[in-house]
Amino acid sequence: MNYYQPEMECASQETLRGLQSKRLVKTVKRVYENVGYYRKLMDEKGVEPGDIKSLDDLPKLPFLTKDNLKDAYPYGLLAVPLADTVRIQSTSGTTGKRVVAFYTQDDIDIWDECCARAIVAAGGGKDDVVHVSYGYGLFTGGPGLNGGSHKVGSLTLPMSSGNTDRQIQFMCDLGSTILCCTPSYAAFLAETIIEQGLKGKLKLKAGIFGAEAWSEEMRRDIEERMGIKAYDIYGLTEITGPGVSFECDEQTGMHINEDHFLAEIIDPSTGEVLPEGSKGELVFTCITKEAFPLVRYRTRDICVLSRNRCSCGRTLVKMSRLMGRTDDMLIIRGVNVFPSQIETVLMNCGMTPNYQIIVDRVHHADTFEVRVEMTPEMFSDTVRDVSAREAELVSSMRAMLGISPKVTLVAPRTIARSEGKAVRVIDKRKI
Ligand code: DLL
Repeated sequence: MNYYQPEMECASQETLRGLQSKRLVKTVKRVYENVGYYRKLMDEKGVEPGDIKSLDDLPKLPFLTKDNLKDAYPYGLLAVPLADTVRIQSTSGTTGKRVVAFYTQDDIDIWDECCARAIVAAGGGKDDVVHVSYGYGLFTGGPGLNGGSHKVGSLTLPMSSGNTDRQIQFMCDLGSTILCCTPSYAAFLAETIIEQGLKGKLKLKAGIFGAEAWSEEMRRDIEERMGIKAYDIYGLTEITGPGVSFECDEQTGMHINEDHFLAEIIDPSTGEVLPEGSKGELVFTCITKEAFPLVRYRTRDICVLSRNRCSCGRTLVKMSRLMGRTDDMLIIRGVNVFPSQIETVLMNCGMTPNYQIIVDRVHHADTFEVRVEMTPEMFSDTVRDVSAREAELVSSMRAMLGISPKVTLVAPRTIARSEGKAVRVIDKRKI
């Protein structure tokens, strides 16, 4: 078994908890002293640094939300002098103020190490050619995996996103062995590679895919079509970027780098901390970051944490695949619907991962349509076959969701492909 930092990745619970407590106490003291915004939040909650003596005191601290980040934009949460910072990254959000996160050089080194752990867990080493097709720039995907690959000592291809033909040419010519991109872009690359008859020319063995929700079924589909093992990777700009957690060979969830980021699961409506194994909103506290150490940040991501023994030997807590976001849950005709449930049905029914969910409100009633591309083979089916397939999908979705969408099968290649995060939902009701 390969690890990048075995002393941390496989540390005993006792060692880890001791280190976490020490780092938490130090962080809380530092933010209270250096960041007026935190001091105010903590004063309002009646808690002071002296109250935080160990990990057990974490729930005493106030939460931080995206609204706080907007409120404190741009410099309000900076915990070091500007002179000590060397980089910003920013979210891919399209509306309102973006979130801007700051890094010192040490912050970047730690971030790179977290991504290096992910690359090594996916089988990467010095002999690998790591093909990074996440976007570079303000988005954290490209810079994060790029830095991780450097730390591992792999040959790094800083491809960024887009220009699919060039991506595939480099993959073939340079013998890329590990592909890093969003799962939806991986699916598009797989489709194009197969169309061009180039699968046999690839040396790819693994993929590190994240930044958006994807189902287990989509993982198997990409693995089969590309002939690789696909690993999930999770992270968010506010906390550092990719590498907050990463998957190992067991492929049953992502190990959180909890020597740097403490994880809690809370009930999103009450804020109550839930016991291990409960489904709820993930909350992170950074305990080693210098420039932008968020404390009890509510991610809006929904998952389950588990400390079950992992066959890979890592002791770091595992988070499940994301089950949705508190803010991407659609409420259609009063029923809670997560896009990931729709993807699971589509993939189980042998459909392509190219789909879009369109919700609207007509005469005060919600309309709910799922458009999904046919495979090229289905395209030559008769009209009757297509209608029968649509009816089958409607009934499988009713069984999964409790409500029936209108399902429309559309011609291959008619739903726009994404090079970064795919746009799965068009909710016209908000407009
Ligand atoms: O997406 C960081 C990243 C880059 C992660 C590359 C993995 C790989 P943001 O743009 O700030 O950062 O978006 C963060 O994306 O709160 C989740 O809702 C979602 N997300 C990230 N990774 C996953 C994943 C990057 N593996 C938001 N599965 C997070 C599902 C994910 N959703």
